[in-house]
Amino acid sequence: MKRIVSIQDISCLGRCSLTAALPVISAMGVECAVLPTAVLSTHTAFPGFTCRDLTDQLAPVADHWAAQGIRFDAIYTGYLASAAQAEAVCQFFDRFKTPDTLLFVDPAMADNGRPYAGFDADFPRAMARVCARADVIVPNLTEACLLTGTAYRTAYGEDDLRGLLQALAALGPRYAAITGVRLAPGQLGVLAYDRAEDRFFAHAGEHIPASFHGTGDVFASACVGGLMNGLDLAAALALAADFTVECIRRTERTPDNWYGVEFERALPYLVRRVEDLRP
Ligand code: PXL
Repeated sequence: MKRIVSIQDISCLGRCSLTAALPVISAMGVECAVLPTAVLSTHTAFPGFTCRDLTDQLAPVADHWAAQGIRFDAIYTGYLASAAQAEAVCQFFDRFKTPDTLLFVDPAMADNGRPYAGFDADFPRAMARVCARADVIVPNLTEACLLTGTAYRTAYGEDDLRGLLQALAALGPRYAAITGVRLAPGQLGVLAYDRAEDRFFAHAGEHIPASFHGTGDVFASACVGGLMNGLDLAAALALAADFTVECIRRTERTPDNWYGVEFERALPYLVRRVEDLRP
């Protein structure tokens, strides 16, 4: 069985980061080890959340794993709480990346034109250094702008998006994908770029006009799971986008939209799709 390690916070309640990554990746038949970088009472959109930073635990955990000869088929990072933590994660890459290890980075730090609570203006530079090491990065439009020093606008044409993707790939990763982009009227999807082959590819789905926390985490987790099931990146991105739409569709509309999507209802769909697609 493939084994990955997911390095991001655990928000104890609110369906994001590790509480989304673990069930989604496990459902896809992939072992998901975790390296929690911080413990929060909830994600940072809830007022009054608590946070205990665990940066000082990353090296001791890595020491123990290295002593046990543990190997990972992929390292998947998400939300990181500080620039120092981003640096510690790069040191983890140095120790565990082999030529066969996929480095998948979701630079979760912002949405809708604004950084998440607690990040200063310098943080995107630290996240860009993590992205520089990656094979695949999957920012949303806000994160893509922050990583490349581009002014954020909601209405980007496809040519602008292609330029942004090339700027992202110039940071270092072979593949960059921007999630949640408007590709046609009534459609939302993902546009991606393969630097090695200088090739773009896209997948569009229905645009459901609703916004939830944690959709980026559900998307990234399903994409890593797809790659670990042998799908190529275009197929994994398409599967992840379809799963995310399915999660949103199945989420009951409640007034407290701080909460994440009810992805639990869509897991059987994900399992069926990945079994059909697996080469
Ligand atoms: O869903 C991304 C995410 C992850 N972790 C924490 C967050 C968020 C988004 O707000 O606050 C702690």
